[in-house]
Amino acid sequence: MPVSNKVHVQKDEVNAQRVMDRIEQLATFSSMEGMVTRAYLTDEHKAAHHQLGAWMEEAGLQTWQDEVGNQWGRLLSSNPTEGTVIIGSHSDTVVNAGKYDGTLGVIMAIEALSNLKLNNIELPFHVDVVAFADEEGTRFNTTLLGSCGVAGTWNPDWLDIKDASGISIGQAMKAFGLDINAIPEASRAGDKTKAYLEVHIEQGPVLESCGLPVGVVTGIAGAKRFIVDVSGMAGHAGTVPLELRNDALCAAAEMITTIEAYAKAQGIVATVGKCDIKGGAVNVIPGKVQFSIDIRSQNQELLENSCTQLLMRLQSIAQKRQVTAEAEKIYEASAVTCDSKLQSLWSSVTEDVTRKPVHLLPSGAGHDAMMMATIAPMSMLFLRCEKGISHNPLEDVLTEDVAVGLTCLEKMITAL
Ligand code: HGY
Ligand code: MN
Ligand code: MN
Repeated sequence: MPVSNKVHVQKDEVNAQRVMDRIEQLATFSSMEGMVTRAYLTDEHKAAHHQLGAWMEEAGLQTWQDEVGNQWGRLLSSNPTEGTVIIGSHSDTVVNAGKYDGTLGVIMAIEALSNLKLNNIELPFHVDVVAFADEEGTRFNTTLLGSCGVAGTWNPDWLDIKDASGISIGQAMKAFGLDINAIPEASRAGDKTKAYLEVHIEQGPVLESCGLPVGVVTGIAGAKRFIVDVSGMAGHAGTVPLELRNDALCAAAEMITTIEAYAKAQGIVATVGKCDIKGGAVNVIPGKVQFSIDIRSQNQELLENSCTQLLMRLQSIAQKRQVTAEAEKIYEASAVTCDSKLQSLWSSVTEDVTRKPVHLLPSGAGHDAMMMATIAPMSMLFLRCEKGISHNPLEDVLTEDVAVGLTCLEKMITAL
């Protein structure tokens, strides 16, 4: 499909530098000194969205916050016969995060729309940019709450989920100034959304190994998250012989290495990212341990079977060690395929801009795009990132890659 050259693409290097400067500015909105940590419904969330809203207004966009706390900007069309295109990513972060995961896609979208506005590009659809407020689930161990609000898949039971200090999502929303009864109004499920585009760092080493600045995403891995509570018997570290113990931590340790070995054998990924000893002390045999499991695969059937198998193996370890293990599923999102027409359009755009053959690749990381795929044709463009490092303050991108990404995004919007 010929790629439109309607857009006179401004010198995107200048714009890319402004994106990088704004990334630095947004990174200062953090709850932790000296690192980037920005969670849902916090002061940092509010401050960051206030700043994003100001940049959206500077770009000439109409702005608003929706009923679950996402920040929106709209490039108005005078004749939106083809509905709306939504471009987004998330503004929240993991703990001690890099600066680019999520925020890069939001700030690049604002920059691209600013360019289109500056060049008086008239489109047959509105273009909305959205900063999703909770993709990582850092505060409430959930994920995709912002995009679930937009996709109309918000579950009212989530309002009772509590953070580490016992504050529920419902209480936090009220404190943030949101009306929990209005949450359904955030949904765009019934609207005419022509396409959802997301630009995101790859968070892996593939594009760097190919020497490419950008790549087109084919699909996003399915994921499930569990919290496992292991209960044994607390006891005196000096008096209970090992063969008489019901040590919850040793049981959890055997479970965790079993998870690792099983995932390796199945060619999937599984991670235990959190592990807490409840009431732990140097001279006490651990009685209660809680750990998390994050398990993913591009192959949904393999993911389902692996979860079933693993939960059975945890139970047999618990039985053998005479402890109990209760696994609660706290999140799941099925593997999704990116819209094929949008993939081929991104491919022709990137080949046109880079003068190199397109590289198609799957995403092992989850994204808001998984949820947006339920209400619109979805696609993603990946940007190369330094050594594939992410969820780590060492996360980094090249300004020239941001320039390439901006040019691709502007061309993609006008080619839709
Ligand atoms: O966990 C993920 O894949 C994403 O970074 N939330
Ligand atoms: Mn992330
Ligand atoms: Mn992300």
